[in-house]
Amino acid sequence: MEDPPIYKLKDWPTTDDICRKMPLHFKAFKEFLPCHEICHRDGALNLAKYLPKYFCIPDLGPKMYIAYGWLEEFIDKNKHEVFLKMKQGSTDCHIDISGAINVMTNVVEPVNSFSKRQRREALRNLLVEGGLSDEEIDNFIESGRKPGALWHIWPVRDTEKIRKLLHKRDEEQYKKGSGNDAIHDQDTYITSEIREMLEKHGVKGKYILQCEGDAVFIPSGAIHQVLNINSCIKIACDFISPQCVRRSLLTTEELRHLSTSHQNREDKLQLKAHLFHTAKEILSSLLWEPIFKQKLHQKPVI
Ligand SMILES: O=C(O)CCC(=O)C(=O)O
Repeated sequence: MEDPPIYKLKDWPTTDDICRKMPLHFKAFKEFLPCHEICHRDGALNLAKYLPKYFCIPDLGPKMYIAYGWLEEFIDKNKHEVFLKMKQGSTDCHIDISGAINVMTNVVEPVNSFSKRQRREALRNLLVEGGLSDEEIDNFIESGRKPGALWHIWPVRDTEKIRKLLHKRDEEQYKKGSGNDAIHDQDTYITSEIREMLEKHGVKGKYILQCEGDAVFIPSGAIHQVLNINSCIKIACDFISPQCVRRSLLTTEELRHLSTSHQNREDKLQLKAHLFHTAKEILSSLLWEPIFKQKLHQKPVI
């Protein structure tokens, strides 16, 4: 059966800086943002701060994801079918070259003719498929929170293993002959069936049920995917924290080996330039600080 289309606005505004386009929203987001030192473009632990302005500055956001949820489709088809197998998420599995924080700012439950009980059942089916236990689902439903999106995320140390397993599975299913990359192609949603296969190989991820007001941190290089449950708005911001650097360098290298026509091949982040200028900044403050201090303690010559 064909999956329904997922309507979404991704990485918006695509080319503009939200700071200029929506200054009040940007200000509000900045005030809300946790771990300012790492996440914000001016944060002292964000290497992006140190790239001189004469560079072509990479666009690290904030960017918005505005999308319809799955629940409505799920109920609609469910009227005729007991269970709809999910093959597609709002954002299929991939890794990002930098770290990111993603804040759920709005969740809207669709207005339709379905009863509360039908909606609850559909939500339960969706969460079971997402890997939650009955107890976890009961606790969540009892909390009365509105679910925005279901995330799955795997440890960075398993990225290579997952890539190989997905590639093998693609080959077995004759999905791809091109030899492209099972992660960077971003065309696979890791369903419960694939999760089971991964678990048999010792790879276990985590789920995150993101509700209104929740922020999700995504480490650089960690495979993740998102399924919007209800219609929602998320705002995401990329950053280059010192902890990200080692893995980000590896991803930069991986991207270079994609085919020349691959949409993700370009080194948009320019990580090596960030590293160079951050090192320059650190060294100059280390060299100059003692000289300044010495000068401060010198008696003025009259
Ligand atoms: O919210 C989404 O649909 C995608 C978010 C995401 O995967 C990311 O920011 O890397």
